[in-house]
Amino acid sequence: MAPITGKTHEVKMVGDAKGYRFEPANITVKQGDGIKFVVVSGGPHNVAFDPATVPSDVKGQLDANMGSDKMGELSSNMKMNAGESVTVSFANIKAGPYPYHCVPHLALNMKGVITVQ
Ligand SMILES: [Cu+2]
Repeated sequence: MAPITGKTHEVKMVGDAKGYRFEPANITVKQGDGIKFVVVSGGPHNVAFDPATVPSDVKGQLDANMGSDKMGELSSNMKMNAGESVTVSFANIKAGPYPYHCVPHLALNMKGVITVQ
């Protein structure tokens, strides 16, 4: 895992009467930054990247940067309770768009795009 060397951004994971979503869903970070995804409501949520959309030369590093708290490649464990979180480092991740989603709520359109600059 390449540790976060820059800023840690926060993205909320929300499920309520308005639907299931990441807030903000689309976010731009710098290489070396991190994102802390925090459960607000409506869990379980998780953070997952589709291996088919991640460049092959990024996959290993991004998977490592999600730490060991995972249920599969590029897919974090489920987080149920408010305040629980998943942190992903974008150190050593090349610039580009990285679409991501919540596995339990993908069909409900809980997804977004992280752009690494
Ligand atoms: Cu979710």
